[in-house]
Amino acid sequence: MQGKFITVEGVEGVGKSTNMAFIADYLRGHGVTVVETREPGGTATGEAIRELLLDARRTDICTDTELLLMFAARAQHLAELIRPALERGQWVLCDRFTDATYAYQGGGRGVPQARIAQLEDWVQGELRPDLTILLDLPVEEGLRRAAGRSTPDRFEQEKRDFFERVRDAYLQQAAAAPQRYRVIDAAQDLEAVQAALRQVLEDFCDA
Ligand code: Z5A
Repeated sequence: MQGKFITVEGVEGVGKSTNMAFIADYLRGHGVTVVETREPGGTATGEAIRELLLDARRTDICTDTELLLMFAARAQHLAELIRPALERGQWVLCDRFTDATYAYQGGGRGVPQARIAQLEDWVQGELRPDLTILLDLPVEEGLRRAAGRSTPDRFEQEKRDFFERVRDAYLQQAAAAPQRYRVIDAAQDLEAVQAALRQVLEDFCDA
């Protein structure tokens, strides 16, 4: 039996963390065993790599190192958690995955898509998410919602135009893969966002 792989994406402050529990609860309510996880992270090794990647003092990390660390964490995540769970027939719900690499390292940092695609093929083989939910929000509003948090991490220190490129990249990816992506307007109030999420999940579970 093969489980399903669902990923949740979006720029800073769109409400991914807020809605992960809602999605997991919906699926559990429909009899699905769900493993919730995140990237970068999800394993002890991946979380150690995450700490390095988010450390605002690490201004020395160059773009290729950042890219390779994302995929190093992902390789561990796939080997230790994602593939075994899917093989057991469990569903994996992941807060960010490789679409974030295309958006942040590709759109944000300017890494060519072809280089990311090479690493994607190498690390993942044929594994891709079955469903990707993109919570979309104007960057300004996302940054406003995320303001007020504690000290900004290495990514949160980026300027607004970086996040604009990230958002554009996400929207382009969604347009290029409409069968896998569902885009939700995250500027709506939480009740409306969750009503839209419920509809997406209902359609996915019924398919
Ligand atoms: N990264 C990368 O570069 N490449 C990769 O391949 C991967 C990741 C996998 C860490 O990710 C960083 O890693 C990330 C990209 C990079 N950097 N950035 N930026 P993360 O997912 O851990 O970090 P994050 O983007 O900062 O996510 P977050 O902390 O989980 O925040 P969020 O999910 O965007 O938002 P939230 O905490 O759920 O909500 C923000 C606030 O808005 C909060 O007060 C909520 O109560 C409020 N909220 C939520 N929804 C609403 C609605 N609908 N209305 C009003 N207010 C709302």
